[in-house]
Amino acid sequence: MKFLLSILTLAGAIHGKIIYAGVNESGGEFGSQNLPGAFGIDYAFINKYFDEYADAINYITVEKGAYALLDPHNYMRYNDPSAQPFSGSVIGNTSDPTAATTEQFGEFWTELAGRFVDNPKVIFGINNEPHDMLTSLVLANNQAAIDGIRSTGAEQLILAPGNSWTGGHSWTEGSDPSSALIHQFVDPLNNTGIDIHETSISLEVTMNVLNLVCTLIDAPPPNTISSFAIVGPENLAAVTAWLQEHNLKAVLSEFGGANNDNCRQMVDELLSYLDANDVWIGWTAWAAGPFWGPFSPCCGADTGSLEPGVLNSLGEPNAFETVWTPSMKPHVIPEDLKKNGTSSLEA
Ligand SMILES: *[C@@H]1O[C@H](CO)[C@@H](O)[C@H](O)[C@H]1NC(C)=O
Ligand SMILES: *[C@@H]1O[C@H](CO)[C@@H](O)[C@H](O)[C@H]1NC(C)=O
Ligand SMILES: *[C@@H]1O[C@H](CO)[C@@H](O)[C@H](O)[C@H]1NC(C)=O
Ligand SMILES: *[C@H]1O[C@H](CO)[C@@H](O)[C@H](O)[C@H]1NC(C)=O
Repeated sequence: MKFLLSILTLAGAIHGKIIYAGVNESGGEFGSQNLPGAFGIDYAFINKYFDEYADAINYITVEKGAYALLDPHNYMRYNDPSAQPFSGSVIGNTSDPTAATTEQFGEFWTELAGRFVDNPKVIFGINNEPHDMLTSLVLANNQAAIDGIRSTGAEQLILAPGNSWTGGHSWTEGSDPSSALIHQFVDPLNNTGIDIHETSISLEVTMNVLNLVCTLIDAPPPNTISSFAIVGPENLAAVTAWLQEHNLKAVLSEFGGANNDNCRQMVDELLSYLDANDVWIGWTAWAAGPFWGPFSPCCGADTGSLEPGVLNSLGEPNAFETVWTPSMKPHVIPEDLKKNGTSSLEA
């Protein structure tokens, strides 16, 4: 299992609003079909520090003073990671002899948290996008992770995912919704928030409707709609109400938009919604990193990635200039951001 990270920018807060804001960086698992692979060839971390994981985290948190959210990007699965997100054994599946157990997942987090116990600017993301499993098992695995992390003495912020790709729009939907169970974790330090992604379009949305919402160019085959389009803040209303009901806070750790005016507007509206609802304490935009090159994490050839100083595949400015600068950066309010102290739900 390799790890990834999001870089979160800095500062100290008055309003209790967005205290973490940044960008998702491609991580150790990114693009890797050749496991365990060689560093710099099959995997890498941030571009600035072309070095291995702890060094990348230290660069972000110590040298730059920012907060870093790290997670195993494993969809709560293990085995056959190169074919994820759809393959691999669900962690804690007791019917599958090749599956890691919930207890082993707790041991994994005990080991990982132990390595960062003295770094107050790390945030622990339990796992990326659990899906197609029982929500009760997501909860059990989350609890094992929390217990493992706290057993080391680590006091930093933990982010717990839900089921169904931890999607915000579907949080309360379906026969086994995240909303029924995911709040039932116990953290003795009360320093666990919810990790939510809003990159999915609900399947009933047709291409035509989608075009009205946020035009997508070159949605990657075989999908006729990209699963990475931005969706409107109305899709977060139910999960926001759920967070309020359970007195929880959340970070929107994956969202994005294409290089067009509809998407720029939708990104702006989404982040304005987070600004206005104080259960939301942070966000990270998807995605940057050294291995994207001119390719686009989501939205087609004319978008590219959020990596600064890289052109898109048409040789034009990438999303760092066309999406981040106009639509995301204005929502980074330096005086609100957390600058110092152990990562937490509070400024
Ligand atoms: C707060 O963090 C900033 C940025 O990392 C650092 O320069 C400063 O020395 C810190 N202040 C305190 C009081 O720790
Ligand atoms: C658990 O493992 C069994 C046996 O391999 C499999 O049939 C089942 O689909 C797995 N459950 C999940 C949620 O993956
Ligand atoms: C955590 O929250 C519970 C319930 O509000 C409270 O009883 C407990 O004292 C809190 N623990 C800490 C360490 O703040
Ligand atoms: C951010 O996205 C990249 C690209 O998919 C991935 O490699 C990385 O694991 C993600 N990081 C986090 C913390 O989710």
